[in-house]
Amino acid sequence: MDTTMPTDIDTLCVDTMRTLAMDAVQKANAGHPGTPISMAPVGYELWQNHLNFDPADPAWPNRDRFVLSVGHASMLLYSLLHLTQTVALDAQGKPTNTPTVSLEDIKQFRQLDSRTPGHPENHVTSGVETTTGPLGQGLANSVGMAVAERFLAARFNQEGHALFGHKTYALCGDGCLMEGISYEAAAIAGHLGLGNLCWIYDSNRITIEGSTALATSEDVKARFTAAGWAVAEVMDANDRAALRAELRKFAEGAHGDKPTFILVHSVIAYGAPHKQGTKEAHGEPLGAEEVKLTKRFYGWPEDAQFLVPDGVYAHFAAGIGARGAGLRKAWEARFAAYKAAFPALAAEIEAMLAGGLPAGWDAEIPVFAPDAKGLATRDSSGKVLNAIAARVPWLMGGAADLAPSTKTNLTFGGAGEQEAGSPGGRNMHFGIREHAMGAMVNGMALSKLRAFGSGFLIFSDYMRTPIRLAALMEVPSLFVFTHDSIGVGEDGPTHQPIEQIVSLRAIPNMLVLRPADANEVAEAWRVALRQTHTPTCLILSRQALPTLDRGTYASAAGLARGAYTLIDAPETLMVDGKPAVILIASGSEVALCLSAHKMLTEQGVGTRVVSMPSWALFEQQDEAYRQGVLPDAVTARVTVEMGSTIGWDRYAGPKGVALGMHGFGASSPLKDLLPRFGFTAEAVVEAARRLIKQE
Ligand SMILES: Cc1ncc(C[n+]2csc(CCOP(=O)(O)OP(=O)(O)O)c2C)c(N)n1
Repeated sequence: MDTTMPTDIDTLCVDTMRTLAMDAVQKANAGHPGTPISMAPVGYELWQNHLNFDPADPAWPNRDRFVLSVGHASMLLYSLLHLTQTVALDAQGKPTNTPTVSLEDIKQFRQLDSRTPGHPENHVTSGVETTTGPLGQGLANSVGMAVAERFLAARFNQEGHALFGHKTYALCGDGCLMEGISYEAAAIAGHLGLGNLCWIYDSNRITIEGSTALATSEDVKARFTAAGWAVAEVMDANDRAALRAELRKFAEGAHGDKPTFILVHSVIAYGAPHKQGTKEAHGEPLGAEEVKLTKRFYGWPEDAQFLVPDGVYAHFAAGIGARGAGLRKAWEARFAAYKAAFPALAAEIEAMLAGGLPAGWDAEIPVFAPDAKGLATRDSSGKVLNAIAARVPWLMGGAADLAPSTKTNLTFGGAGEQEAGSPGGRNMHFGIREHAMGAMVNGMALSKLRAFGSGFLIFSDYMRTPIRLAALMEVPSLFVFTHDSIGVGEDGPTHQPIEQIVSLRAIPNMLVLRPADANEVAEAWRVALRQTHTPTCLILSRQALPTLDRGTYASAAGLARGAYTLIDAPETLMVDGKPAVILIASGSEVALCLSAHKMLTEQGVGTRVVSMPSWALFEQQDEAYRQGVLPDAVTARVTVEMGSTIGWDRYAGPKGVALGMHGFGASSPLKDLLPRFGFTAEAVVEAARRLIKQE
């Protein structure tokens, strides 16, 4: 080791983190060196001396959570995962003997197939709690995680058996705090009294365009005080003792039920002689020469790269490693005792952690009797959700102030409200905060709850980013969207979704289900709950839809295959065993197609109706099944959905027609909107007949 190097082991560890970050970014010739460099002492202090995390088992259930909301500062997290020698988990979530981030991975920062992508991705790198990069998301994820911790404690902890009691930390920057989602998340965290939550704010007053003075002059401390947080300030990010004191206060519960906000002043890229404090240090490599000069400033060997000096791994192992292992083992012993004393509850916990469901979870899902008048799919959804939630104790969620409309209230005995004084409540009141709701649901899902958030489909736009991230993260978040078309009626174009369904379908790994009647709703919930790595958007109607007679029509179990033949042409009207025309629809338009089917049959046209609640599930079926439902030979096809027609042409085919919406709708009773926009059985019949004539 070079004799000029820091002799104090803590500084040595911090400088190892700083130099790994600058070397990785330099080698990749891309990335964000400034914040990992300046926040190294903060990351080090938190992980080494406070975070209850076991590098040997990064999925230990009662670990503290660390969320890097400043996702671009990914090298901070990667160096911590590397230096703590955190292990990778296997596909079953069990610890392996291989590191989650090796030194080689750090050398491969931002390269194809490395464990060190540009921004942390939870499904790629064990030990990364959540995928961050879109600023502010991590903050709202952390609120969801803190809610989940309190919920689990309320549900499972027993006298003398405290299984859950961990903290959630998030590191944010100027960007996260400028994002609106941080206001939503902070407000609800303060309201709920999340004393288990701590945000550390890196106030370096630099963003991409320059000084934060360009765009903000807010009193951030006053803002958090107003939201009911305990606010602390550390004047220099390098002052680990000052930070330690604040972190101790938080961990010891000095702020009671108030979440903790620690503002830390820092200089971005601290120690880089020409780049520190500049916007360039935010998102550009320092440059080879500046890297050398910065290393010289730390007393580091200037030409050494990716250097981990002797003693660094051992020091982390003796700190966070030993503490985490001790806590994890003690917890496992506690869990064993718990299991002996409360076997049923322990079984629930094990099922929950494995992404499973309790035996008989779907036993009370109702079967809906045929009913021409029927009920809205949001109403049948409310009944199904309640039947499931009564049997899945870790299913919880709510709405952004629309539960009476989205029918997501859990009404069974003991469901309870999620509030400051009732952390075990199953009904979450997110407030009118769709964006935070989406990200909180993801945070809860990452904590193994089956969490749902609901609202009007039109407002899914407000929560687009967390919906997308749920799919990217491979978590089975549940999003319930009602008022799914111009069927909204009088509220008009501001509330009538048009392009929303197709835009949700466009998200990879997103299960979009638009059931046609109450029994398809039951199947949709069944399919959604079975997901372990895929989120679901349930798309439901405001208006009543007939409950189909499954004696006449095919079983609603067909929903699981994405599309199925609901009713075919009578044998007498088949030509070469095929119908003349296929009508394909989802949700509320299926009933319309059944009316058209009746008329066409009376007119002697062999007609098949296909209910298509999910494109994605249909695409997963084998060719034979798909051909069975939509044979190439039948080219006269009409698709009907009261939304954008984009994408339906795939199923209509080159000779078919897609009926849908081409504008924004209008404010009026639905009965007048339907003929105006062409959603009548007559219009479907006419379209079908036109196609047949053309053939
Ligand atoms: C939602 C969102 N908008 C924009 C960006 C692009 N972006 C990445 S970092 C950044 C500036 C962040 O500044 P700050 O939080 O102060 O980070 P620091 O400069 O301290 O690293 C921006 C605008 C983003 N990642 N997410």
